[in-house]
Amino acid sequence: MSSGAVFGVFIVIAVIAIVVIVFLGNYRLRDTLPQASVTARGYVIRRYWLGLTLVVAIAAFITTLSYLPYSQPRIQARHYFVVARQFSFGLPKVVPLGTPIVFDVTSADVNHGFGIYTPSGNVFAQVQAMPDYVNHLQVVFTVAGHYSVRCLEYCGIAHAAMQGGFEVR
Ligand SMILES: [Cu+2]
Repeated sequence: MSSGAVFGVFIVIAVIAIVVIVFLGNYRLRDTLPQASVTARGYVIRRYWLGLTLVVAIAAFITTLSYLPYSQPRIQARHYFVVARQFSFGLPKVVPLGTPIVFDVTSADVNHGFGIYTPSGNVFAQVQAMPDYVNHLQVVFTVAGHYSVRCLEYCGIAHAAMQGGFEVR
């Protein structure tokens, strides 16, 4: 959706909201009700409202309980260890297509970026490569080809030349 279309939708919704608010602000009952009858009606609605929300909440809780992720088995993923250092990456040569993969990424010296680029040159995924720490980047490749890896964190004089790559097939 273009920004002009979004603005148009916003204007339409805003005008409708203003009309509704002005109408409600000027709305009057023909005959004024005594306060006691308004209070009595409000309490009746409140009692049913509490029961209704309890039923809905308990039903939603019971029907969605089995979808909680805690008891489900963890995804079986292939792990690949990646070490970044000034000014290269230690990478696998080939990575499988259509398989859950976890890159376990660390650095041997300073902070680096581990940026994976698709064969067409777009950023696919990225994570920090940090010394004394391992970051886990989970991906699934759906397109085969040569993926390049570039450092996305200025790490020294040859940062711009810090590149690598691997094949996905
Ligand atoms: Cu760098």
